[in-house]
Amino acid sequence: MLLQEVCLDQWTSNPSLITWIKEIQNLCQPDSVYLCDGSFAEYQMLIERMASEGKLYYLNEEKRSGSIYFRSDVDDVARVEEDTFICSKNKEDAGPTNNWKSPEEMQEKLQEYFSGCMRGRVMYVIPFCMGPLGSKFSKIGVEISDSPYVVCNMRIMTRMGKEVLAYLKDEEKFIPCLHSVGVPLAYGEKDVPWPCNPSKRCIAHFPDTKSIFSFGSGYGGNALLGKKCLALRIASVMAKEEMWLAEHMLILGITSPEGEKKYFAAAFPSACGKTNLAMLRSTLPGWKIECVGDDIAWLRFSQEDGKLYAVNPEAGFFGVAPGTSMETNPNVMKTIEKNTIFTNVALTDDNDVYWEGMSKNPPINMTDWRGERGFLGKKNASHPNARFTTPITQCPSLDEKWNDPNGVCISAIIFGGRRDDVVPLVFQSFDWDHGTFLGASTSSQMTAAAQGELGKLRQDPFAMKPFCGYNMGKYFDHWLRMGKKGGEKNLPKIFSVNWFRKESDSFLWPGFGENIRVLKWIFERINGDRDAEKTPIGYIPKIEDLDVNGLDISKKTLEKLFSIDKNAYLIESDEIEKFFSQFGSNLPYEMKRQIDNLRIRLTKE
Ligand code: OXD
Ligand code: MN
Repeated sequence: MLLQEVCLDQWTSNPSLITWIKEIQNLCQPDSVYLCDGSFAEYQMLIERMASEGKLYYLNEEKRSGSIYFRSDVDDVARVEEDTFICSKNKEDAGPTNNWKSPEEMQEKLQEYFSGCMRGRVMYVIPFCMGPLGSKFSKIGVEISDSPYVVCNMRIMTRMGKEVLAYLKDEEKFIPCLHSVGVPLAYGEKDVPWPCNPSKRCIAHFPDTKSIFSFGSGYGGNALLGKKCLALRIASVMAKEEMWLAEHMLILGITSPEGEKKYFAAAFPSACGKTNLAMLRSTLPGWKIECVGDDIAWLRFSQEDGKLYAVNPEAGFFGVAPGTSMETNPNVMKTIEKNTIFTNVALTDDNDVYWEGMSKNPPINMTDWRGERGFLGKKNASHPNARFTTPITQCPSLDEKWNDPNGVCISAIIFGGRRDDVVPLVFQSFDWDHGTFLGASTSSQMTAAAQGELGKLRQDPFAMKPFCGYNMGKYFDHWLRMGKKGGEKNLPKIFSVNWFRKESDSFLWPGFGENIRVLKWIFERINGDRDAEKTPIGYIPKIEDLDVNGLDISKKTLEKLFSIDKNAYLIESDEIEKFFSQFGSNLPYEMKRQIDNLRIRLTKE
């Protein structure tokens, strides 16, 4: 491949960027260095090169125009939490929910790993911006990677390329992100289709210097460093220092039949339907949902009106494919019709993609995500964490303010988890501090987005357990401080939802497009149009206030959806207390007070 003949100092005048690139080149010893401009021509060139090396397949141009298909190594298919580290100076600053290694020890290991690791490869330098260009919300990062797959994905997922450098003034800081698949090539050695090095896999974050190093994995969450690593783990630390919030939240706009519009942000653990909710197609006449983002929200108080505003720092969707269909999410099915990168789905004989749950009649002949044929009836055709990477601008329900540098004003924050019992369909917190407790005490059944035991219940505060870059006890305190700063009247109202409650193994609530009914209740509640019943856990809707018009659901089922089993909640409060106890003196006193008050309400009311 021909590399562009560009002098580094013609490309950027930021002296620390120039020094860093040279340092990394010396350390990693690539064959050549390529400075990414972010153009379509560059994207095409990389794709052609990967296709010629047998690393990707072109999909059917008529059915999936401009789209490509990758398979990954079978050992490199999800985020690996056991190989993810927060390397703060003190162990206590990483907290009990993160793996910790001292910066010195980790740096020693990384220097050894990265030394010469790009031999035989091209070193790509990828400038990117998280958040709208020129917005006060936004942060600039530069990823160096030896993976062209990463370059192509970053071009979709972020504002990427030369235009970003125009916003990086000479003295301005950027967040350095270094990534390698971790497989150097000997002279003339042929590359494997999907290089990775699972035995040396390591994703290390340095909150004190605000830098990221990722070695040995090519999988999105471990390799696209703008996403979970920067926009959540490092950003959460910056947010604490700078008094804002970096959250694992979707952002949606909801418009009533009268034309009134509000924005909600909602946190759910991985693979619990955030993308589906963000792009929900309403089943209620006149109600409309528009999408600002499906995974990450950065929230700040406005200097003008004191209210909380949010931006989506990303520019694309890196969504879980299995379970996605015209029934569950028609908007995303439209979004991924073209210009999309698919990873670890199944390939049909006419070069289209397929995954479990896509249609009722799967094609008879396919090649599965491992490249094997004749799998039907035996195992999954697609990996349960198979993904699509697709530009946000292709979303038919994209909100007009998705790229607004001022963000959108948030009226409600919603916390959800995957719970087949105990937690009701929807309820409202008493106030911000109680809402913070609801976020902190969220638990959910595990999904395939991370390696671990499927279905097992785990505490996942604010859906941030895998993504908070510092001690979560301090993170709870940061939320409480944000509440004080905002003042109750300026702050969004906080709600809890659970679409997944079951009886005899069947879901009680239909979910998907019907979730608009719950969002409608929240909308009306914020407007002061709905009373609610005060219960020990929060404000529950009056059953007749939930709009179930046209829905085949019995009063008995609704009662079950809203029922509160006080004993189960008392057991829950023990679990929460046990989970909280690991934070020791870092747990804000307010969280203990919330547990005590919950127990008093459960036993006395
Ligand atoms: C994701 C995740 O990829 O949460 O968004 O795992
Ligand atoms: Mn996520």
